[in-house]
Amino acid sequence: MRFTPDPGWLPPHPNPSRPAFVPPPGAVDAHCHVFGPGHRFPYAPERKYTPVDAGKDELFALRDFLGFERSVIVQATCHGADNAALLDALRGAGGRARGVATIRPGTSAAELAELHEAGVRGIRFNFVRRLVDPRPDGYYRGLAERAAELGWHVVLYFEAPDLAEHWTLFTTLPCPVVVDHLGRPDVTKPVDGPEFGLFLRFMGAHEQVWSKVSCPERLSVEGPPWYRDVWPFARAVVERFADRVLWGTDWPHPNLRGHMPDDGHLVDVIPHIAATPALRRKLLVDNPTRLYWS
Ligand code: 0GY
Repeated sequence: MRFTPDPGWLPPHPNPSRPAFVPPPGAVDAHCHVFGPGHRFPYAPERKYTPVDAGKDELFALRDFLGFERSVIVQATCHGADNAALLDALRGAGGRARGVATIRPGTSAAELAELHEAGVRGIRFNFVRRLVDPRPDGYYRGLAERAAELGWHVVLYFEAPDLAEHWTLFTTLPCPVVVDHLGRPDVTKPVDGPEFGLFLRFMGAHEQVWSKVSCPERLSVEGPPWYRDVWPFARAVVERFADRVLWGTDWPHPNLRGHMPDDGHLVDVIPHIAATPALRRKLLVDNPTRLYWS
């Protein structure tokens, strides 16, 4: 089956620059995706977008070019709960990738065992309304119980105003919780204001909550190449919760409008949000290793 990408869909940067920052040995890109290719791994009928194909070979080439050793591949909503492309990428990575899957209440124990065997260590719940249709809390709780039984965690993708609404659910899940992209703060608001304050309280009061300090390109109003308006938000989280942060490229950057980031520049942002070698080692090596490879 052939798929036509959405009009205006931006493909990943064709020739990113080589970053000046050299990631430490064992570094992990803890948030990236694979899209198809659609003729082998069809996009889900319920998807809200159709991307340009971006498969595992391109992902692994970028990983090597940027100086990373390992990847955490996160199931994107365009593949729904069909984790076949993810499984194929994990099996093709020679132990150098772990995965975060999407499951449904009907997912069997045998399917979960197969996911685990391939390297899946978490499931993702998406609360971003342009990406998925909402579900009741009980739906998520049931799936989180199953993740907890396997020793997995839950990845949450939500936007800043959603945190207060879902506070009870998010703070009572029976396993570690990893938040995508700093909980998507509005970076035009103050970093020490009430909205980001709620996010810092969420992490501060709940030791099972982790955050990805990813996606400056998605959060920034200032824009490329350095997305400086996002740095204070990322730094605040890296410095307060050094043992519970992860970093990722978000390649191939779904649903960006206007510009496609240079992935080399994204890597060069890292020293600005994690100011010391010790913080960078935790962010890029120790934390993802503990969560995904132990
Ligand atoms: C991201 C961000 C987005 C998309 C998805 O699963 C997805 O479709 O995560 C987005 O559109 O903001 O993390 O890749």
